[in-house]
Amino acid sequence: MSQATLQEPKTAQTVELHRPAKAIKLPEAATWPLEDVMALYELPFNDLMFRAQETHRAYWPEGDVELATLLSIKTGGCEEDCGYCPQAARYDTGVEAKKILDIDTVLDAARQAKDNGATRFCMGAAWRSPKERDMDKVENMVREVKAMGLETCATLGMLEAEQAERLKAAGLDYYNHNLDTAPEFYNNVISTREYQDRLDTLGHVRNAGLKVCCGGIVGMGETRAQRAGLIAQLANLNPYPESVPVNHLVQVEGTPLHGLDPLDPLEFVRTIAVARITMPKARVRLSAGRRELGEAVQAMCFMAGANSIFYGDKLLTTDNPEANDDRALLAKLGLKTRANTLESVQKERCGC
Ligand code: SAM
Ligand code: DTB
Ligand code: SF4
Repeated sequence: MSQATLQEPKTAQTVELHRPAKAIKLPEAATWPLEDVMALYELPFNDLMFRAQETHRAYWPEGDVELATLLSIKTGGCEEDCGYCPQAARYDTGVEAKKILDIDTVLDAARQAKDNGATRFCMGAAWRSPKERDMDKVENMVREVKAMGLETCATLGMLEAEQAERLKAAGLDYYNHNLDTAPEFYNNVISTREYQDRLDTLGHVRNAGLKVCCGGIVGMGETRAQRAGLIAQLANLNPYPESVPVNHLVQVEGTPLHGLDPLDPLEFVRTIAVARITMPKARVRLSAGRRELGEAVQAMCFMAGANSIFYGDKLLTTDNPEANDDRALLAKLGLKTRANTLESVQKERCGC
């Protein structure tokens, strides 16, 4: 299908914008047929980038990048079988199972993240779902991190409705739970929980009044149509997620997905662009795999509409670009951060 034959998403409405200075049609709560998402992927690269830039500038006129820092509050020993994951107990990846961190360790890490300029702090646990004995501890962490003036996010596995409500009451802003891939590819990657389980958790998160952080992984051997299938699933959630992490598979030795042919980096950039166009108001986060992508591909991802990164030397168990290198890259590209946090960190450190 060519660009000209793309259907307008349903319930489109006209909104006045500052930039560009003319009224253009913007979708509100749009629905995206799979073939339209696929048609975006199939556009000539420059046309896709142009459309993504148009959308990005219209919805994010400030063009700032959000810095979110991750901390693994409970590492390894997970009972699930996610084929990409170094923390699954059944794969021999060298990741040791540890106990949940104590509150002081978490608060030290949060303070350091804030001092480094992060605005969001995300706590991740290698659980299928949190047990009752964990909930009090996590609620306490959320309460204290929130009190530091950081936005809070947690990713703890599947949640019951009541657990989502408790996290909301403790001050949680976002819950991260990924669909990971298209429904038709899902069983190639995970067998210990169903796609519907993930959708159910997302429903509980939404109903509790939490903001949804939901994305997936590309480069797991899926086809382009399956990448489009993931984006269509995300974009058709009603409402679509406020935050969309797009992970590039980090191939970890010992996991079933280690040794796959790597994805063409331009296909990753396309995925960012399609996410931007179909979910214009979302923060699209360049997530795992940035080290492997390198600076030039990341720069293209920012052009395609990525406006958030995981910031800090570690993701959960694998390496992320060093914070110094990220600051240098953002400066080189002339990219501002949300609330200019890096600029004030820089000033404080040099005393100017
Ligand atoms: N255990 C919880 C769960 O699975 O919902 C939370 C943590 S889990 C590590 C969060 C997400 O990290 C996964 O859903 C997946 O999208 C991403 N992830 C894990 N390992 C990855 C890898 N090797 N490469 C890219 N993304 C990965
Ligand atoms: C997400 O989508 N990516 C992050 C976060 N949400 C929790 C996790 C990436 C993990 C990469 C592998 C690791 O470091 O263990
Ligand atoms: Fe466990 Fe989450 Fe890793 Fe799956 S992705 S094995 S649930 S830690």
